[in-house]
Amino acid sequence: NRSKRFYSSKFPSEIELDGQTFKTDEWTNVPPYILELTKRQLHQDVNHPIGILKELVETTFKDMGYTYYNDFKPLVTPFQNFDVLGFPQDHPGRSKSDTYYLNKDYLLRTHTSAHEHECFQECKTPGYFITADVYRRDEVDRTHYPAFHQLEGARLWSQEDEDWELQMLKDIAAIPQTDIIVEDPFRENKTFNSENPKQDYMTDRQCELASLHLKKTIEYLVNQVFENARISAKLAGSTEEYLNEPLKVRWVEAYFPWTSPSWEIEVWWKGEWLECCGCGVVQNQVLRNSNLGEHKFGWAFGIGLDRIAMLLFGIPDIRLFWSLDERFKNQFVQGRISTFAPYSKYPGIKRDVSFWLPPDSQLHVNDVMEIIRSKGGDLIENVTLIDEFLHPKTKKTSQCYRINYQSMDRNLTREEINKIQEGVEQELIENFNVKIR
Ligand code: FA5
Ligand code: MG
Repeated sequence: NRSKRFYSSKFPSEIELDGQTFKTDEWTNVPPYILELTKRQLHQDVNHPIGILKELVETTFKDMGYTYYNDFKPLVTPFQNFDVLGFPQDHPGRSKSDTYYLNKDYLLRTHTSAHEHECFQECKTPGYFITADVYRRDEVDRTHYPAFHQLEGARLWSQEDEDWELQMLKDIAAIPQTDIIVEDPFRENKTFNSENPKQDYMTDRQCELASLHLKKTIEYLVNQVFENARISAKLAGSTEEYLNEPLKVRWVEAYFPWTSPSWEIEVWWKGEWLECCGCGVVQNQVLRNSNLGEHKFGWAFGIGLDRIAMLLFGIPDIRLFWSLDERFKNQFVQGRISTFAPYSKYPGIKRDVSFWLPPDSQLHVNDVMEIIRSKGGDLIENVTLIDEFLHPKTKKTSQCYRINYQSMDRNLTREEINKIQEGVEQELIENFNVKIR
């Protein structure tokens, strides 16, 4: 298995994170530049777009019964990230091509849901919010980065409370009304169906009210965030049409192993539906694993912060969030959604790398992405697999990747790009036995 050889051959026998030492093994695949990113904690910086957005959400739900958790470390176990949530053993999310492992026992969380287990056990208020950095091996482009941020919310009610229905109705009424236009074919008596079922341990009414509270909460959150975006765009002098139209959202059915029923909300923004947030009614197994037994029921959601922050602050490329350039950082202040003023537009350089794969190659597209990112760092604007074909006679596969190089703050030289290209090719040859074309 070449894929295995690749990972084990590249790593020292031990790696360090947060003062802890981990013995590497055949699961190890987290490169040093990703470990460095775990130190940044952008969501804790009140003058950074991610931190400003997080604060806006926390302010919105102040005094509504939520505890805020902001300092969970990204190191978790497969139990926390997958098992406790009911991910099947063969779920692709568990694989080394999608997730960063320190070794077989530890990984970098791929979502904030990894902390549901501990928060359900620990939280003393009816609900909680968690904000944290999360990590995924992923494609490389303007809206994807291997590190991003999520904000998780959850809320529970007690089956043993005789007045649960009254309490839920009160909680629903306490969520401020919005002018949002909501498209939701599941809202009325169709909250659940056989494809997206209610769980047996809840009554129809409990499922219906939990779903309603969940959806109203997310609609209110989205409304507050996008209202602020409109106000700031108008203040900045924009007269675009969409700023005066009411905000439109729609609910679509979704699937997550630990919620049922489940949905995603999409927001209509500048002519397209934008996927913002997954959510659902928490499955009983998660609560039982958290020692809450059959007694509690409620909802959870997980919202991606980076793409929303890109819209709010007019940030054209997700890499900019990680910039250490003062010209980026100095533009943002606590409590204000301001529009980013680009400070440069440096020309990019395009290069291709094409090669033949050996027969039975284990090379995954994400391996190529990772090699390119390890060699080129933040100079990589995006990478696309532009061509792939199987030679009818030799049965060999050929792939061609196009790499766009671009720096946020300077001109690139041919020499430095040549060096990166050579490094990428060398790495592909050594670890995957490819033949460069
Ligand atoms: C999840 O991560 C679930 N944990 C959400 C959830 C929580 C469901 C609780 C139910 C209950 P998903 O993989 O779809 O779901 O990611 C959630 C959001 O993260 C997406 O809607 C998107 O906004 C954002 N996101 C996902 N991948 C990336 C990426 N590579 N870069 C930036 N944002 C991303
Ligand atoms: Mg999704």
